Amino acid sequence: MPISSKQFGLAYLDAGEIGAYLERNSGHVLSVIGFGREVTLPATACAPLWVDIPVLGDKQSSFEVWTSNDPVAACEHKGICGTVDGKVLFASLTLPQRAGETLESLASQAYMRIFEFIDHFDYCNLLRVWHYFPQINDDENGLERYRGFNIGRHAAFVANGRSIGEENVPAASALGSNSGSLTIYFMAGKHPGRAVENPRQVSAFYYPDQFGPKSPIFVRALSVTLGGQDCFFISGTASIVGYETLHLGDTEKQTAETLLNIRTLLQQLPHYDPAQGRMLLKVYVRHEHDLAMVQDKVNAEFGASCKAVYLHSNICRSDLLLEIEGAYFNDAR
Ligand code: 3EB
Repeated sequence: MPISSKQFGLAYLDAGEIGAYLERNSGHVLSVIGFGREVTLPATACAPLWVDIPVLGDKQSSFEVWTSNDPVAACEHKGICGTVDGKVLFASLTLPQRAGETLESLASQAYMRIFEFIDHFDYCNLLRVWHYFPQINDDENGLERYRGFNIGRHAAFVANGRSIGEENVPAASALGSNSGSLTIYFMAGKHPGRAVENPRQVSAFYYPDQFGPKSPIFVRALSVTLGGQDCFFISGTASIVGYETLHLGDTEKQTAETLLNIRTLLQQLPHYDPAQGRMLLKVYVRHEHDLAMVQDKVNAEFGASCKAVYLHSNICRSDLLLEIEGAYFNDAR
């Protein structure tokens, strides 16, 4: 029998690939997140999470699968189900928004529960967080829902005595979904990662209040070594320079600016080697008709060796027409 060596990392798969992949990585799957049309999947330690964001291109569904080099065990605490491998914890939560309840309050509850969960299992360092919720740019009690979300997230950080700065703030993404409620999934580590900010951009936690009463809390990228892999998690990145959106109404220029922001983050990574590592991107496009142009630009920047998934979703500022998140893995020396 060949010894199967499992790798810590991430794969983006389609419906035809995921069954065999889960089987091959049996006992080592940390997390499965599905986008687009739901399909039945084989059982894993934790049930797959579904996010109602359509997949663009020729496939109807796309799966994000995180695996570990080490055996994975399920864990549960106060209704949240997760997985652990000894160095990271993965979990998700979906909170329904009841009548009369604000997204601000929901965001605060969600983060209070996340902090309690990761502290309970002693994986106290949030490394990467994904947030999805519907009507992200719509008004709720006189405030855009994304801005309300930021108030609630901020309140939970303060209530937990968590510092808001480069140490101990995760990389993140926040996008609009078509339905469902507030859905958050996250990876937390036994040890903190190293934040990498973008010198072209003001840190999100220092945005001025013209973008909402409380700033978003995330770092532009986070570098961490896990299971023999140098991992670089790139937050949702958009056409923002300083703190302002550039190229209003021009998706082509926003794409170029976004790719320059990503390049600027990668340039700060000592182990970045496009010929060696593995790059994966999730590209969120607001208008479907921009897909081909965005694909061309992403392919020109990263080449065919990069795995990119294109999703049709709203972005957290109404003037942003696309956002790109990334993950880059390299064998640690
Ligand atoms: C930006 O640069 C774009 O609120 O967690 C990107 C990544 C963005 C994460 C978040 C928001 C978030 O401000 C928006």
